[in-house]
Amino acid sequence: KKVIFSGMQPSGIITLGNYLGALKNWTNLQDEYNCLYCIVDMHAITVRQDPAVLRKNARELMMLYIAAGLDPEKNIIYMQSHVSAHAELAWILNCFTYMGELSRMTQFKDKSQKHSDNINAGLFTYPALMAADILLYQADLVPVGIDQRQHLELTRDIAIRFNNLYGDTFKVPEAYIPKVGAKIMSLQDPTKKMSKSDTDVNASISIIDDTDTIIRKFKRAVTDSETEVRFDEENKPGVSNLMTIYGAITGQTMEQVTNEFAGKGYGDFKVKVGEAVAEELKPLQNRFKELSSDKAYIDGVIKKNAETASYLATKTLRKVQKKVGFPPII
Ligand code: AQP
Repeated sequence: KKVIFSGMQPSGIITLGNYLGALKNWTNLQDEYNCLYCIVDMHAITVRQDPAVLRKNARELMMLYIAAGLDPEKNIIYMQSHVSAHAELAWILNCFTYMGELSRMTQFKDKSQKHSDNINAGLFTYPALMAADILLYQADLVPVGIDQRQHLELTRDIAIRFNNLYGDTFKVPEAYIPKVGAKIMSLQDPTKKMSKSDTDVNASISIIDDTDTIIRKFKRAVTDSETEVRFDEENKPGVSNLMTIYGAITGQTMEQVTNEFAGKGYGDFKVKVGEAVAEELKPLQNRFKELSSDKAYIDGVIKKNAETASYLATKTLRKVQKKVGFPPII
């Protein structure tokens, strides 16, 4: 079976963007592939986090993975910080990644603008840690949203560079990006992507928002001064974003969505999109509530999967350490 690796940062409650761009697809892959889904808490601290909140978010993210349908018996769902090989390989890969490459990363540029008081080295070398996450497990495919494509290209470059220097060591992974929903935009500024750390609560749909909140946020979504529901990302980014969301959930093409709303105003359209989203998220939210009261079960998943992931990761790490010339313990 091919190996899949992906992860999310516990930097807030995940959004509809994270769900449609990544999580929803992960659940379709679990039968066909060997999947590892990580909660990348080490990546999250590249931006300042409140420790208590981070701890809570990380645990809740694990519950959301499971609530979305990831079976912890079939998938390895674990916390990044529980597997020290991630940090160890990241250090080595840092030494095979150029400053020039890292400086070109758009996420680094965006985040250093947003957090100009804390442009730390971790934020800069974020992609080397991400490369370590993926390469440790010899992943074939990495299901992510479009915003992560550039980091994945860099991961491939690092893997190829290392393999050329030391002989075949890493599988060179490929991005696996959904056709619809790979970039969901902010509801308040549809030229910006929807982000879980956005401070404007109306800009994003949290995956645990209740039906009324979801519909209210869609009603307030920024559109344009026309009245026609038509897909045109350049001139009608707000409407196009809502159409994308609707299409990603109902499985309809943009043409079908256009036909469904022909002659209807934005008001009806927005409510319909909100209802479809609320309906889609309801089963997940119900399971999330159930899991919240089963502490022992989540504790068990955390422990068992950390051990499995460590075992797999250590195999690659030892190989790499040997190749670069670290002396064995004997
Ligand atoms: N708006 C989006 N549309 C589609 N996919 C998205 N992803 C993120 N935003 C969108 C995908 O979600 C996965 C997890 O992302 P992450 O936790 O690694 O962090 P991120 O990409 O930085 O996402 P956020 O929500 O914007 O987090 P913050 O606000 O903390 O920076 C990835 O597969 C990503 O592609």
